[in-house]
Amino acid sequence: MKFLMGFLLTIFMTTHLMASERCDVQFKQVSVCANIDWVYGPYLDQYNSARISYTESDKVSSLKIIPWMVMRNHEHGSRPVVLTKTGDRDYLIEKAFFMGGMEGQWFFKVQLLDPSNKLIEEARYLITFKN
Ligand SMILES: [Cu+2]
Repeated sequence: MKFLMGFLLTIFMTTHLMASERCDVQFKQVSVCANIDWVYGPYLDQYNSARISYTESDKVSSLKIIPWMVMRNHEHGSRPVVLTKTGDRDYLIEKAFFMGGMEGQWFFKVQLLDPSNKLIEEARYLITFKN
């Protein structure tokens, strides 16, 4: 019985630790984490949507999302997304479009901005498609 309790406690603590350590997009200079949850997709050649939230930092006042493709010899963007603020540090990303038929990888460039919309730090989030 004691063994079982210990075992369950270990499992519980491990999963709790893993949950609190989630950091989909890491910003090292300002020690901010952003997490992304897909609402629809991600699929190629469709409009996708997701929610993004970031951890508190007194330097950061908003963020910007840019779909970005890295190919062998160049990098390029896509259509702009529609970004709606849904909470203090939460946004809804809509109309994220990733063109298919190319050799390369799609990312979200996630930019943290200060109160005057100046770039503080940028990090990339690799898009792993469902199709
Ligand atoms: Cu491309």
